[in-house]
Amino acid sequence: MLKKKERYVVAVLGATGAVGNEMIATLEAREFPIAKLRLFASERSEGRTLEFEGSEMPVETLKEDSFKGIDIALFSAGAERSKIWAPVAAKSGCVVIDNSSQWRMDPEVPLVVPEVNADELKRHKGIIANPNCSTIQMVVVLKPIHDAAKVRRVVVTTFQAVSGTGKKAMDELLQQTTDLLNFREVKCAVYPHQIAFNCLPHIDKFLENGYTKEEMKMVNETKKIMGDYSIRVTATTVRVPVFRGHSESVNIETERKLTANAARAALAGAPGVVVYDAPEKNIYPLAIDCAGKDETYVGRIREDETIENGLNLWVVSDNLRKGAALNAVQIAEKLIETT
Ligand code: 25A
Ligand code: L14
Repeated sequence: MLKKKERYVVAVLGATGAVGNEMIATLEAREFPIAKLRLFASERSEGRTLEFEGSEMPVETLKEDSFKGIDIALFSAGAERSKIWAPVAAKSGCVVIDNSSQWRMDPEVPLVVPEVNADELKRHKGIIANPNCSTIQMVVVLKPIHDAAKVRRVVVTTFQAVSGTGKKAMDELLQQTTDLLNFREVKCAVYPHQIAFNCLPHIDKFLENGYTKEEMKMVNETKKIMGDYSIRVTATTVRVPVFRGHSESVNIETERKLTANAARAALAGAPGVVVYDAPEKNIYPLAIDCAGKDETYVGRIREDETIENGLNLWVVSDNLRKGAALNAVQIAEKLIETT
């Protein structure tokens, strides 16, 4: 278990990936009290260095005893690696904050968004799960509405950036766009169809019930984070040709009536949320504006006129920040604050 220290030895696993890079930048920007930073990736990256606080840090490969002396490890190297290495790390006394989907629904593992359920951190046994990016930005906004009027049902459609899939997907969008503009043939490797100038109603793999795994993550993780299994959630997750920033159309049915103005007031006072909603001036959240920002932006706040107690919202956040790296670092901050 974590001991109180002045400064901590911190590791980033998957350091060369899109999320790993953002984790390093976030630790530096937020001045996390680091005694030493250790960076890990696969053999492919051995010999590479990455910059942290002005010095070049070597990228190492993992070995059985790699976690010795490490206090906190941020994992973002995919579910397979987390499955193998998180228990190894936890056993050697290191606290793992895991970005993959591997441990999220394990009842022993807290699934944490600090603005929503920081209390859950108390019961960790060495592994803490960081939720799915689309879910994080949605629950940050659902929480104040739930507190004010009790959320009963959510219908969400997402418009997700390619950076969630990693660097190779960002390269594919760029390559396809330039190829198309130069009348060249398009190649698809990361996604099953062309993503440039297109929308794919397909994120992560298809499950037996016809939904994608990404859609079911939103359903199941929302209930666990909100601590209320009576909330019904249904999702359609869509990949769009955007590099950074997920957008979501969220329809919410509540138990008690919440007017659009009351919802706006509840959201305006919520941690991590910015109300950005002045349609008469063409002001609403946009992925290109939210990229590189920490907050979750909400606009287009309207009452759903087809039901008694309903709201429609447009929610945007940077999927690599609040959706991944920032939330993980905020968990680490809470952890050392309460240790
Ligand atoms: O399984 P999941 O949970 O569904 O996650 C799948 C993927 O989603 C991303 C992440 O991709 C992950 O691999 N991801 C994870 N959590 C996320 C979240 N919360 C998330 N995305 C959004 N939100 P990624 O590309 O961002 O990061 C991959 C990182 O993992 C490192 N890695 C891989 N195997 C490892 C390992 N680290 C330690 N031990 C291992 N055994 C990986 O390092 C990367 O940092 P790397 O050295 O393999 O990659 C270095 C560069 O090479 C490129 N690359 C990747 N795969 C290939 C490749 N090049 C050629 N061939 C390949 N097959 C990468 O682009 C990277 O820049
Ligand atoms: O965190 O956008 O479960 O392709 C894995 C797939 C994050 C998004 C997760 C994508 C996701 C990712």
